[in-house]
Amino acid sequence: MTVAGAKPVTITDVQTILTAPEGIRLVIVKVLTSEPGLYGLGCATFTQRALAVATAIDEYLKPFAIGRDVDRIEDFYQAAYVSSYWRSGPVLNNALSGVDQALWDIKGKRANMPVYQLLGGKVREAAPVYVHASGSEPQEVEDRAREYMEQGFRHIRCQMAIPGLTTYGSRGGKTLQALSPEQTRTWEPGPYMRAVPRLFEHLRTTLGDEVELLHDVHERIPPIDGVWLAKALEPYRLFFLEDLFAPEDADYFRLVRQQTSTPLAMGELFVNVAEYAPLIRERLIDFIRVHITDIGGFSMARKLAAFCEFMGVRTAWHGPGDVSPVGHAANLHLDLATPNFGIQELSLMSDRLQEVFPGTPVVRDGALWANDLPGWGIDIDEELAARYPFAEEPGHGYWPEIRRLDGTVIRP
Ligand code: GCO
Ligand code: MG
Repeated sequence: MTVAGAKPVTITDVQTILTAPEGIRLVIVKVLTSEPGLYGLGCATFTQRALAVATAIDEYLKPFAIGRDVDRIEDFYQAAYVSSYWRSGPVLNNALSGVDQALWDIKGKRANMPVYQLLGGKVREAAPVYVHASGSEPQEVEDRAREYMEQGFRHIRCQMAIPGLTTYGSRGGKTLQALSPEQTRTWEPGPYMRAVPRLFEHLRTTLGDEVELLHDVHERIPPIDGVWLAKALEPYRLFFLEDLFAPEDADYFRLVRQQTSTPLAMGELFVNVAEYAPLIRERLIDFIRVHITDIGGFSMARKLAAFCEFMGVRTAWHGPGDVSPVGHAANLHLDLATPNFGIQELSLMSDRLQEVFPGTPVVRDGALWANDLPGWGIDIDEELAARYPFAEEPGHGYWPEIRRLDGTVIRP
């Protein structure tokens, strides 16, 4: 049923654009419409399985989308979500996110407004971000943090390499590559757990009380050690401690919550509402950190933000290098309109990335600023994007295998 006389604008094509300007595989979706020149962009980046997402879009979602009314974003989301019967999961959610975000971009362009306006308008001028400082010893992390502070950043995630071990998020370790037995990386929780409280003692003493410090455990330690670590870090008043437990061990949040007031951030690996809703409802975490494309896109994320508002949980959308600039723009539009915004993670975007994606949000005074263009305010130079194809390598960018010294595989 359509309103008499109103001919809907429909989806005429869904294109998948694969590009890796910084060597990180990004997946962008472009939705074309029956209105000449009107299109939208969405992020569908699941870098470790980018080609699977592209297939899900090209073979399944595109035929499902063509001919549909671009204005009915929620209806599209609901219908597409159940169109596979078995649903959720990072591949299907990313595919869905690509089209969902592109439809929000189109909606903004049709309304001639930035997307944050469609959400009720700005509640802040810009979104404060946190950046990543790392090093192989406390002094080096401090130096790096100071450089960021001089540039105006007030929130800094600090990670430190552990000698001889491959530690998440630290410089000095080996870089991510395709797998081979010789490249297998080793890691032990003990040395890491002894080092992290020392690192933060050093940083708090030398950097003072004003700067906000963050840390990502990246689910690498046994849960009870996570409980210990959260307590050990309490004196250093972290802004948040991230991914203390793997999603599979989320019940431990009930335990740790009773024992420490260290603020807890969780969620980049979540894909299904049944995983994150209980943690929020029971006020077991302080920051929700989902990767917006991995939960199905912007339509889901804005509902999640509203749910969190009622429960006193703040947002901290996942924003590493494997979120495309289009995805960063979507994060930002939600940040600007969300009262319970906490912080935005930002992997600083290079000049090259900004050339491929004109309109990329800019960083100023430790915050990310949106432009006032309609939609996300961002575009893609497809010719330039094509100059940075995905690397042809076995595994197409698997997450590397990390093992204990005895050979046991551990979580990322
Ligand atoms: C973060 C994350 C990332 C992930 C990466 C996986 O908090 O920024 O943990 O660095 O490891 O996105 O592809
Ligand atoms: Mg993380």
